[in-house]
Amino acid sequence: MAASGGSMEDVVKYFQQTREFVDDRLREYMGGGEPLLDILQESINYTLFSGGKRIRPLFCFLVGELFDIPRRKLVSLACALEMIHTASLIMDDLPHMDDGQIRRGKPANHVIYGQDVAALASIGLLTKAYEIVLEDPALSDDKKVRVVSKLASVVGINGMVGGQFVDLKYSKESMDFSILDYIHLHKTASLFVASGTTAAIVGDATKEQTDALESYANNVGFAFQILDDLLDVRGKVGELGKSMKQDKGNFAKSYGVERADQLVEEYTGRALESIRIFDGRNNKLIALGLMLLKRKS
Ligand code: GRG
Repeated sequence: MAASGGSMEDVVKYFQQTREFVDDRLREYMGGGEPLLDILQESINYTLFSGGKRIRPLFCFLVGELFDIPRRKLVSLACALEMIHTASLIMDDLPHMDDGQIRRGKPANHVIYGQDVAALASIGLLTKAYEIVLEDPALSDDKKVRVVSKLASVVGINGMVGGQFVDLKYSKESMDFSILDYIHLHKTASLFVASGTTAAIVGDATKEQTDALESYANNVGFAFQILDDLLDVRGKVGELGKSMKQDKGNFAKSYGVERADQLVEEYTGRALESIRIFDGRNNKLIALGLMLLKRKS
């Protein structure tokens, strides 16, 4: 892809630099704690710095570019999104949840630190996410309230928590498509949507612009999850870097691998179509959508 603002190589380099920037800021937020809490902090850092792709902060910053938001105004939000995501991974892997033993090619958090510490690491990170946004002097009180309220609703009962509940209680190998959609809309797509729409709040986006970003994120989120399921069906643990679930609802199993492949393309196409209103400024968002389409883990 050659788009305005640089070659694909430039965009990939920009993504890598943004990831490093996010890592550095996360380290600052996580630094200097009470020595009694060293093991808890180590457990948090173990998962927070274990090679995540930082897609949600990246999306947040790309939306920031659309509205010329200075980076300093999005740092706390971008890091909060990654903290929420990491908290959800730690919790998801717990034995009474999805019982994942491997995450990003390494033993899951609770395998190393125990279920008690892992549960606290997850709740601690989730709470820290709200705290850093609320304490950010770069954001007005009005923006903080709107951003944190959006984040809380995306995480809560009608968000990721609800998606996880339905997944745990109603997911089985063959299931209703509407239940499968509910799970993935709430477990996966919703945090993508929040990554774009909260940045849009900071950027004073219009309703039309916010709707376009929401549609992009929803479609990317679905493409992302279907691809995740395809990788689960096709992959080996070593390549995938996480435990594979054979007995759960899975788009690739429900629709068949060929149709699932088509759906990934279709959802990605719809995502890219949604952001045409930003033509001339959307090359990195296009690149992000295409990059996710090609991912192997
Ligand atoms: C927010 C603590 C908290 C709980 C909410 C446990 C739970 C309830 C929800 C689980 C949500 C979940 C784990 C969804 C899976 C989303 C997904 C496809 C994750 C993989 O994302 P990547 O590929 O991961 O961005 P990396 O490893 O790159 O960070």
